[in-house]
Amino acid sequence: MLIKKPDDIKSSEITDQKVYLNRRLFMQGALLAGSAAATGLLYRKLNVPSAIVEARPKISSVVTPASEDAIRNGFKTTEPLNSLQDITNYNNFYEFDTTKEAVASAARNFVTRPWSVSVEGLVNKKRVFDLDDLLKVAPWEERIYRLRCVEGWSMVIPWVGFPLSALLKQVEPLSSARYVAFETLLDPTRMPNQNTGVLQWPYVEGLRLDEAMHPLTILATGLYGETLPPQDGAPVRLVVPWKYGFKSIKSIVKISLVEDEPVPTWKREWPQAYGFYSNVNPGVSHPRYSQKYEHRIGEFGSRPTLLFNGYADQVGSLYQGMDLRANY
Ligand SMILES: Nc1nc2c(c(=O)[nH]1)N[C@H]1C(S)=C(S)[C@@H](COP(=O)(O)O)O[C@H]1N2
Ligand SMILES: [Mo]
Repeated sequence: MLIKKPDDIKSSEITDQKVYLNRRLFMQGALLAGSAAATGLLYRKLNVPSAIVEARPKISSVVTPASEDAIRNGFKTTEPLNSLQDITNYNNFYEFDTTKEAVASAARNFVTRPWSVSVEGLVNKKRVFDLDDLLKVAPWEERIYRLRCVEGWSMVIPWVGFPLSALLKQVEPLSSARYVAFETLLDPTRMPNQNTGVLQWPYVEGLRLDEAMHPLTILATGLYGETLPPQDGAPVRLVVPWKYGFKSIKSIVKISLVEDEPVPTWKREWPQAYGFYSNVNPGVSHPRYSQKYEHRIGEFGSRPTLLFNGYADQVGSLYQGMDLRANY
């Protein structure tokens, strides 16, 4: 067991990024009953205290190194993590607020239990998953992914979740299913900005079935070794790291297997700017954003944006022979 007691941590290590990288936390359920308390202490000591963050339940964690396989598969980037503070206070979640810095407080009291996710459409075994059942679909894994927003900023986030493919396999898609459509909760009493017409509600998204089955595509239920905070899409959100951030739909209540390409929220708003695929591509500009460079939150200056957000080795084959300019 490698978790150090807070007293053993040198002050040089006191940044959540470094400490986290040195002690990669990873869920193993009850395996480490004794370590859960120690981990909680670690977080209390190292994370900038914030009521929003403190209130979340701790998850038992175990320290695991990032294996060569995990790095090669794209499951864990070794780039420095963004701080929990950045990840939970600079958010796009239009159901709560359109100002990134205001989302956390607007979402603070969002209640995510009870919660259920209906998986339906072209499947053999359609099913409504209660949150607790959903959390048991597959073992939780840590995935450290880059997230690139279409607005030109990016972060590195240590998610906790499981492959979407595990859920889809359980419901047995029919051969006629070619796409997966996702829907966020529609409840203006709980998501106050749904009382405005800033977007058409509910927020919807879609993936081709092979994209949805790709091992990099996860349903995230946590980050930084703790349950997902409301502002990041509690209790369950999609994460598709090679696509612009808006594809990673938050607070999901419905997943439908369908035959025809779904029309996602942002495509419906402005089809010339937002296509169905929305793969990160520095060679295809948005009418407002060139997409050649990005600003990594917490760093100075900018860095070049990579094709498929740096996941070309893992996902390039999904788009072989496709014109990426026409299929933006
Ligand atoms: N339901 C819903 N999902 C959403 C959004 C939203 O406004 N509503 N914003 C998207 C955008 S534009 C981005 S960049 C990411 C941001 O995720 P984060 O706040 O956890 O970093 O969430 C995406 N998922
Ligand atoms: Mo975004």
